[in-house]
Amino acid sequence: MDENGNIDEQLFPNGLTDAQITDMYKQMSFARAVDAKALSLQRQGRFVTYAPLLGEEATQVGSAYATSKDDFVVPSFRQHAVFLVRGFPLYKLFIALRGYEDGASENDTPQKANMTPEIVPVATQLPHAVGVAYAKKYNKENSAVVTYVGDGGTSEGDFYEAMNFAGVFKAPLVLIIENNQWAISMPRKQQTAAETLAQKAIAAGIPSIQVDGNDVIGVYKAVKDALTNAKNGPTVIECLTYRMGLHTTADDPTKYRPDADVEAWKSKDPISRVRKYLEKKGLWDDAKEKQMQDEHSKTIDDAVAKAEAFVVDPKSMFENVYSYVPQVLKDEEDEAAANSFWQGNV
Ligand SMILES: Cc1ncc(C[n+]2csc(CCOP(=O)(O)OP(=O)(O)O)c2C)c(N)n1
Ligand SMILES: [Mg+2]
Repeated sequence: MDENGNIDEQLFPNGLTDAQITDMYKQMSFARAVDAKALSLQRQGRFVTYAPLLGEEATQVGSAYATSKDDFVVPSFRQHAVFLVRGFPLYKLFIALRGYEDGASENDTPQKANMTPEIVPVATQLPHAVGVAYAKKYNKENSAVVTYVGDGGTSEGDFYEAMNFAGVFKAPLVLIIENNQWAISMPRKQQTAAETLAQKAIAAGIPSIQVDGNDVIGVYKAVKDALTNAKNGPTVIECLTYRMGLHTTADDPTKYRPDADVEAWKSKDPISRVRKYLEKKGLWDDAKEKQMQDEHSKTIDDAVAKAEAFVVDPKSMFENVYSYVPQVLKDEEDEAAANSFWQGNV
């Protein structure tokens, strides 16, 4: 789908319905509304550091939409929309954004999103992802793993090691490079001398493709095709998108990139092109837009209220790391208890 909402019929994915495209439009719009809210709450001191996804909605929603329930997803740190499409409860995401690991776990949620939590050390999730993928193959499961890494992450050793393993063992892995053109202040051109990031897969013997990461249908198709082929081995997909906002709330991109660059990407917006497509087909209008935005605001406000009502047991900071708790940690817990540390909520 191009910037004006026109479809290339020859490339159109088999069986994708207008109802599904409408649904993807709603999910992208929801992700954008959640993103704006999270940024605002961080600025009010109610959330901790946040990595905005503005501009990257099509890469995240299109790819997640192509997965099935049985697939397993290993995200990086910016893929909040992937969590939402996979059915991860929004209030849990918000609890994590308050800084509590309780939000990262899905153990007490009715719906299993089949995902690992967001992970900050760049590219370390990739060897995990290929391990899960290999386990699926070993156990003869009929599903695959989808994982994400940024353009900057493709310079890490973990990226090459994961691809090598996946290639040798033909692991059912779809590795998505979310190329948003920046790794904090490092532009894509200075990140690597490779002409494309997709071509890095060639050396590992893995088929790869570059796709317009702002075209939700293109991303959906590339990932769907890769998942269909996953029983034969891995695929690397480079999604070309753009980080419209901050790296994180600790960053000020006006210090290192010209506003004109950001302006130039506005016409490539991933959401407005789908709206144009739906409007041309008579499937969308201003009234539907307003109704959807109102529903999204209410859903988000309810999730914020639930997340902010969550009371944290400070003792939990000693849990879930070791199966056998070392003495030094026990001593620290005793010391904290002796100092009445538990009495105030943190
Ligand atoms: C191993 C490691 N090195 C450095 C950092 C600091 N850091 C956090 S995000 C980031 C840049 C990541 O860029 P990219 O992979 O393009 O992902 P994006 O932030 O654009 O989504 C860096 C260097 C880190 N978290 N982990
Ligand atoms: Mg990047």
